[in-house]
Amino acid sequence: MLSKAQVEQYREDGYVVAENVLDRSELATLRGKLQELLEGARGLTGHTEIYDLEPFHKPDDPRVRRIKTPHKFFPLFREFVQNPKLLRILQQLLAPAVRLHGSKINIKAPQGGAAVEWHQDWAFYPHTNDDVLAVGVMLDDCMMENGPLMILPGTHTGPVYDHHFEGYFAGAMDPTRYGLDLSRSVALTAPAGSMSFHHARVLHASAQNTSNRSRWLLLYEFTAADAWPLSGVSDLDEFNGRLLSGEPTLEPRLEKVPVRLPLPPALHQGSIYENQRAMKKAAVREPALAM
Ligand SMILES: O=C(O)CCC(=O)C(=O)O
Repeated sequence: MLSKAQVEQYREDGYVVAENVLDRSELATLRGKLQELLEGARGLTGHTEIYDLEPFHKPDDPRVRRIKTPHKFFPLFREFVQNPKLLRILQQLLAPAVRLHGSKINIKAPQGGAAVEWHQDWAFYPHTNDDVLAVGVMLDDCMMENGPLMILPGTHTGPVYDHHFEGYFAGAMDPTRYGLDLSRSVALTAPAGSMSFHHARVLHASAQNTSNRSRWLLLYEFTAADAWPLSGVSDLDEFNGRLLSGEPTLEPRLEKVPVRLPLPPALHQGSIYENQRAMKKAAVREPALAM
């Protein structure tokens, strides 16, 4: 469970880190499965529905940037969301009734794993209310040099920024356009087995991995069960099948939240890395300041 002060920090700053949530064996199981998946990229000549590859990937020298929606393909990553320690924290931050929205594993290989530009997850998947967050399960130690998640605290109560470029959704915003003070950003550094929780509206990014160690981050997105995606629900059984606790409802909770739809869709589809290729100017070059 999070302490009262940690819950307050999440409400105030839009993020919180819970250190050492997983025990050694839980961590080893997740890492072992990921290692196996990374080896499965050998021989691939392009992105698949599971693998997003670095531009310099080669079939005989595989470089994976992301495993897409692992909960859909691998039972271990679907079962993990029932972890009672995780569920208790989600209920503290969201609501008694919680739904899984999505998942991904972002992999930063040593010496050059990709940067992610500043963005709000909310720009990708606005809902009827903003009891929506992402969890970063740290499968490696996340330190300044291996490209930790960086957050601009308090931005979860501000506007939804323009994530379009030349008329198309691009999955990134330009912080200089809004005069945002990035020196206030905070790096979410913690040992492997820790988890970060960030609000869907908080601005965040991460720099390249300049170290000799990998940075594996398993990300899940969760919502309160009464937060419905504004993109609609095409399969009600599948939607309700992602409820982790509580009862299904046909009555979304509508809150006055700022929304900007991710339309027309990104020119480069497939992952945030692909979407952000449309941005000509990179804002994330250097690791931000430590907490
Ligand atoms: O992997 C990271 O450091 C950033 C992840 C992120 O913000 C995303 O995938 O939306």
